[in-house]
Amino acid sequence: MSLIDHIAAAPDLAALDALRVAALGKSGEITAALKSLGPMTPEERSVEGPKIHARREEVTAAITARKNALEAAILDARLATEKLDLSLPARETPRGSVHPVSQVMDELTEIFADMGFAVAEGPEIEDDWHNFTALNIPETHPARAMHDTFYVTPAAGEDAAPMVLRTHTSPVQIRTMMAGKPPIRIIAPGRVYRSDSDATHTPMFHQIEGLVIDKGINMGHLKWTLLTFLKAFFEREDVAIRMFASYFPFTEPSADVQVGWKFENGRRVIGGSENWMEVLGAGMVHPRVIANCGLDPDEWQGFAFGTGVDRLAMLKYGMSDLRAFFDGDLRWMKHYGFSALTVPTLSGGIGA
Ligand code: 2NM
Repeated sequence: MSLIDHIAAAPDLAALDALRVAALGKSGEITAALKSLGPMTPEERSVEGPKIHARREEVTAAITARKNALEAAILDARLATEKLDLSLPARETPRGSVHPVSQVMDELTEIFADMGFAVAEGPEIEDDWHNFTALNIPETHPARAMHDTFYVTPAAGEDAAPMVLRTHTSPVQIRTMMAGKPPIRIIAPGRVYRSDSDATHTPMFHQIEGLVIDKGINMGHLKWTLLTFLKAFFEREDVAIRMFASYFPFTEPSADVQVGWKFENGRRVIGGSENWMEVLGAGMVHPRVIANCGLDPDEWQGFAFGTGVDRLAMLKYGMSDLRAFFDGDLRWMKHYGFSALTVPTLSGGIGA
């Protein structure tokens, strides 16, 4: 068998390396042939030199080819043993669960996405202008008083205006109106902060607000949007709402939105029109707010609404104390948490 045949038949990388050393190593056959060129006459060398070099090229190429083939075979064998069957069920049930606030946020996102709303986000540490001034909340408004708003004071010696922890998600709507041209259809879910704490108030809670800006928008569009959303969220067709005149600095007219509820098998459930409770605030965006964002209020109108995510979760899933939401008690999470493996979808049942 020739050297080339031996190389092509080398059973493994070690055998191949031994052949390489025997041919090309320090005392290898080809190295010796190359050394023999030294004492030759120039004429002999010009005949023998190319032959030896060609031989060396041939052997090197054969070794490389065999090495590649052996390595490919090793990789194939490894891939075969390390194959991962992604269709296998998990061997252990995941121990974590999805917090009701996260679940409800996902449900709301799904419902509003289906109605053509995009999700918008913004900073939780805001400046006074985005949180208050742009929203037509004057300096003297009670919402600005120290007891309600958390202020973030600049470091000593730093020449900066104090910032606030956003008291609502409305600054996200302001940023969205400033950033792009209408039509706008967004929801802004997220954390908000107010200095308030009892059984129904926590200093951090979750809000979702919605904003539509377009031409010819009216309160009818608002009422349809809210009713459609509440029916999808509470998964009942018999949801009824009624609207009362109210006041917010950033909307005109403004409305409080109440939803009907009743006792069903001894439990309070949403539906019907026997009793009423307030669930949302809403209204037509004040022309001054639209102008503050650089839009012409004669050209663009819109509605906005806002509600508490935590309270929606309590109403739908039957919790009574808001503070338990943020205690991090694993027994509470086990009881009220949701599977991490199911995602809310309209087709699959939004709260399934
Ligand atoms: C509410 C109630 C009514 C509201 C208004 C705006 C904006 F930025 F467009 F002016 N955002 N959110 C709004 C209106 C919020 O929450 C109870």
